[in-house]
Amino acid sequence: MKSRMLFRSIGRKLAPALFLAFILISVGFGSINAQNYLCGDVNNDGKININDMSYLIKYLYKNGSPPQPATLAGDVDNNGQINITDISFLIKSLYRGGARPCADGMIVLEIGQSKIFGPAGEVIGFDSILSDNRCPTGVYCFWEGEAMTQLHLWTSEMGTISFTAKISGLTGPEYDWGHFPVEVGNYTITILDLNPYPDYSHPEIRSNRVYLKIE
Ligand SMILES: [Ca+2]
Ligand SMILES: [Ca+2]
Repeated sequence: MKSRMLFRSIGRKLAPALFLAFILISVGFGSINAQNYLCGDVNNDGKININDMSYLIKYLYKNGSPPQPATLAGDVDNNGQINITDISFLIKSLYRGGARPCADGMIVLEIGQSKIFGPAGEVIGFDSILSDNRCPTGVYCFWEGEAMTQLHLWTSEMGTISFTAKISGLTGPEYDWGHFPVEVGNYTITILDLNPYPDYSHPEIRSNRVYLKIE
């Protein structure tokens, strides 16, 4: 009994150290991968184009080879999984001015999700979409519209701060004005994208995924 208690006591003391080691190892591997592949260039030819899209579709649905040189090169929306959302992200990135694959420092959240992002355990959370009147695909609009989201930031000094952030219906490299960075505490938070984008033919599909940049 005593030895079991002793192990438990040692386990409790070691757990934070082991957890920290796991985080360091994970971060270490992540950075090695990030240097070794170009996110989105899944056929590994140095360019990101329509061939990568076909490659990814083949990999997902026709037993094609995995993205090269690392499978994670196909996780273009940076959410840790490779699936149909990466294909739509790539299409938007290539043809509709969407964020580029694995945009630097991008954090992906679905409604109700929160993630630790900072060295001191800072947390960012996506609570809801307050409004979304972005001009749907398949419709001509006089105004591109915008979407408003409710987010929160938690830090040990400031506690939880709720804030709103919006994005225009026109975004991408040539539409920098379509993003509206928000100052929250010591951070500048920008919505890079909000998907799926409204589509006139599919009104039942609602946006539920936000792509954030935190600086
Ligand atoms: Ca390529
Ligand atoms: Ca993904």
